[in-house]
Amino acid sequence: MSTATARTVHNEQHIRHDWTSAEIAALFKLPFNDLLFEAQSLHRQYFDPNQVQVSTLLSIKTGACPEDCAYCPQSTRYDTGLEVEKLMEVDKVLEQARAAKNAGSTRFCMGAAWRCPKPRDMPHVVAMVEGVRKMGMETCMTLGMLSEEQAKQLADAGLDYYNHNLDTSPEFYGDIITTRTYQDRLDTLDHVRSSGMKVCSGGIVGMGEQQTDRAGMLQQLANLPQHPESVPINMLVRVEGTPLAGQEDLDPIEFIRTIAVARIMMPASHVRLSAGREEMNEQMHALAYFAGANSIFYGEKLLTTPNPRANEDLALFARLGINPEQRELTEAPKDPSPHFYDAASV
Ligand code: SAM
Ligand code: DTB
Ligand code: SF4
Repeated sequence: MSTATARTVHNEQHIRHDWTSAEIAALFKLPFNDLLFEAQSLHRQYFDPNQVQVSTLLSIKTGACPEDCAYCPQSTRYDTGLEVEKLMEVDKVLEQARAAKNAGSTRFCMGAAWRCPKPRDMPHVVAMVEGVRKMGMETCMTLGMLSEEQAKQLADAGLDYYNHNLDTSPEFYGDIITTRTYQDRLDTLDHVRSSGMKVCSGGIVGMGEQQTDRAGMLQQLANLPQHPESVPINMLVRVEGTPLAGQEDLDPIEFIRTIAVARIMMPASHVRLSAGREEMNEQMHALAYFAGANSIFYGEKLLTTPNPRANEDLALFARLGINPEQRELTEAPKDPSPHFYDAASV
């Protein structure tokens, strides 16, 4: 049966903004097979289950960040041996974007280790957005907190997505970050949304939080006035020198449950299997895709830490019959991205 015929009309009742803690706790407590069945059933109503969106990530400014996020190798407060790099030149960024496009990526995400962009940084990041867009790729940035004015400037430049994570529940947040508040993060999301850009917001699991915190984070995201279009679920990458370096493993089954609950609560959003994939085997990737993950970062590096090699991802896609999602273009690109391969023919 083709996926097109298997898909049904969207049911607006699935898109809710009034999730209670008890409802979310009940989802987490479902027998695993029931949870996955429910997540996969909803997933197929909103997406082609055999398509995964792929984005490439580039660190445009690395390290020396004044914030104290306990998981982050880029904070100046922790000695992680990271080489600090100032803001990249626009041409260098565009060179990397072109390479990502030639490798088949449809979205280019640029990240900076900033608390927030300074006024003098704005013309540079605006030029990056304009340049990447001209190539016919979608653009995404994550630069820290944004004022209303900065969000507008980026939206005017044509930035498609802005990534700003809530990271965890409001209750656990203070154990992880003290230099900005949860409300600061919600304010930035509000500025991004009001500017007309698409919102990418999620968090990290495996930081020693409780299941109620994973549930609380998803509750915050789903109960926003509009669901983020993209929800990255990062598994903590434990980096030597950060306070969370010695954190215990999160049960992989619990990780898959978190993906499935995110899929059920935000059925029309892309759920991104984000950081931490280097430590996940093929079976875990396959289960995550089944649970509703339909987006990944593609390429050997995330911002500063390793990611599975592109050819490993493609080989698994081929074995699973997954195709990389093509960008839904509103206008034909002058130089269309190459298709990686057609899974149906492998
Ligand atoms: N400085 C900006 C900010 O924090 O908003 C943008 C870059 S920051 C590195 C983007 C996100 O990466 C963080 O919010 C966090 O969710 C994620 N991240 C950073 N270090 C991580 C790690 N070690 N493991 C998993 N996710 C991580
Ligand atoms: C997100 O949620 N995950 C990405 C992206 N947004 C910017 C970052 C992951 C960073 C992992 C640690 C590193 O490579 O420095
Ligand atoms: Fe800085 Fe972002 Fe890392 Fe926090 S997550 S220390 S704000 S780069």
